[in-house]
Amino acid sequence: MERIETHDATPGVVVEALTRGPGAICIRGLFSESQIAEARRVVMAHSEDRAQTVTHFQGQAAEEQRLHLQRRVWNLLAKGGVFSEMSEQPVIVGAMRRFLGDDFIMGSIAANRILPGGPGQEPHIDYPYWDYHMPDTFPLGINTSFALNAQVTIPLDPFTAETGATAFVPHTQHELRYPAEGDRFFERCQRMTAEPGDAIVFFGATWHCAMPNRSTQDRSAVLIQYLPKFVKPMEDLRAMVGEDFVRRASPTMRQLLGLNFPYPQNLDEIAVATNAEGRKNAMR
Ligand SMILES: O=C(O)CCC(=O)C(=O)O
Repeated sequence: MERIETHDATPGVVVEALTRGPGAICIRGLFSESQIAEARRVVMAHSEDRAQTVTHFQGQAAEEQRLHLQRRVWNLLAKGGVFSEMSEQPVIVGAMRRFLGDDFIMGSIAANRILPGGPGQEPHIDYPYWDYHMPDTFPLGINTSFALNAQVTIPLDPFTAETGATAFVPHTQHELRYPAEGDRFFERCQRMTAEPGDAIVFFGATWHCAMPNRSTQDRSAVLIQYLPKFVKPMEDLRAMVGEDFVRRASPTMRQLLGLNFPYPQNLDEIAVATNAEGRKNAMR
């Protein structure tokens, strides 16, 4: 995976890596030590002795009774201001505007903590493609010529082969397919090795998965999912953050919460008759 400095991370460079390139790129040192320390403190506090939260792609670990060695912390926006800073980071926002459209939204911001000895995941692709192992449930002709997802992984601990850095198979995003047993994922994969504070940006149609943590230290990361404006978000962020958060939200945060795209609506109940859409005089 290519690693670039922040000042080289133009929208063009990032989008090229996600589309024609391998599907992933690492931007070095995008977040400060204090941001990472604060994010890590919150993630650890919320996953120390908490009952288990829902997780994904961990069927094998569930079978082996090892689910407790990986922990998810959902709804991070409501758990600390640093997560708003991360999701609104201007270099990321610039790249996402180009990749997913100016009105892109956030579908999820969560942490994935893998404890020492913790399990890896099933190789997969991300929401909304994550159940593409049932391709007949998707529109005829769907492909990756335009993106319905982008992911940003922000390591809070060193991402090494030993700690369980995410594995991915470069260039698999070009053809939309859910990886199968016969695809030899684990023989072909590379690792998203990175330092705390780096940001790994990838197209979620690229085959990937968390890997087992074979070290003696924790491996946590913040995972942000971005989507085009018309894809239903995975976490109900708008409802989860509450009214106070929305009142104080910046214009970018309002967009990330989907507030610039006001559908679905009960059009039958709208009291004032206006022209809501169209080139001319649209009054949403
Ligand atoms: O934590 C990781 O390394 C990757 C997590 C992931 O791919 C997922 O949960 O969809």
